[in-house]
Amino acid sequence: MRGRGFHGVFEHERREGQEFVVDVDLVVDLAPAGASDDLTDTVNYGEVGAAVLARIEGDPFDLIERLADIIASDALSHSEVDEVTVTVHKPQAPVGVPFGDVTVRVTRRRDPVPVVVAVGANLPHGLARPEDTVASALESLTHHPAIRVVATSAAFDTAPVGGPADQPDYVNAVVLARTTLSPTSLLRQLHAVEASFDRRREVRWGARTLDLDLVQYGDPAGGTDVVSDRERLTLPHPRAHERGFVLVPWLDADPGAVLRVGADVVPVAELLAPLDTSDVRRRPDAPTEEV
Ligand code: A4P
Ligand code: MG
Repeated sequence: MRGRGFHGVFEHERREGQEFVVDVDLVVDLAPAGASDDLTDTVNYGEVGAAVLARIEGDPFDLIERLADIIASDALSHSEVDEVTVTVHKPQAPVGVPFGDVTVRVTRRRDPVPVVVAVGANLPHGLARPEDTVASALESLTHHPAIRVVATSAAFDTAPVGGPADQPDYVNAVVLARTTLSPTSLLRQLHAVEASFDRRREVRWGARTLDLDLVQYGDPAGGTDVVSDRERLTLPHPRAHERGFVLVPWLDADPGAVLRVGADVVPVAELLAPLDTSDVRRRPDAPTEEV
């Protein structure tokens, strides 16, 4: 992107302006848009370009370091972007000696974001029982380099909600973590873990070896949570607020948990109060050694 801006420490730079050129490299998972051919599954480069131009032409900064930094933060506000590199060129900078170009380059990833993931299983996977699968799935998340697990709930036996009536009871748990992944990339990683347990998608709400749902991304109490009504990734999870099998384990992992419900941010304890949770039963702690 190329535009006229008024950034610089000298008075004549602020008065007359000069040309700035900005390169933006985004790291984005393109597989969803590659499969769907749908613009909402990727980043619209026109939107990114318009935002960059607005920063070039907007409020002046003393330093191009600052301009680069703020453009990088803007780019990370797109939920698909995992990493961004911004290069700001100032080819007419007042350097005082013959020169070709002046540039600064910054690379930014997002600061770790708190996330809530719900885990469910009600079919064996090979010899693994659903409770073993839930434990292994928690373990897989723990080992992911871009995910740091902060807390995990106990496992709960729960009666199936929705879907075919003849399916077995579920084992459910909730994981609290922090991640530098974008929401889209995190969901993709969750799907990869599901796939490693041979998850099949045949019947909606049908029995499954493993289900990992992204309940919340960011902190609604601080207003930093991501809200999205896209079919591929709806945030917060549209049914979490009414489901004992999500809320009971979540409260177990975090007694102060809050969830966005529409415009409100509601304590999970309050959401649970009117629900009948008699069919959500804490499992006895797993034995540390099996004989
Ligand atoms: N998707 C959109 N938003 C999200 C999100 N926040 N997290 C998309 C995860 N996925 C999200 O999911 C269907 C589609 O939702 C995906 O393409 C994804 O891109 P899925 O995992 O293929 O299918 P699903 O899990 O059967 O569908 P869904 O709608 O997520 O089901 P729910 O509402 O999670 O319910 N009863 C008990 N006791 N315990 C359970 O764990 N789980 C379900 C599934 C039903 N009943 C249950 C339990
Ligand atoms: Mg799911």
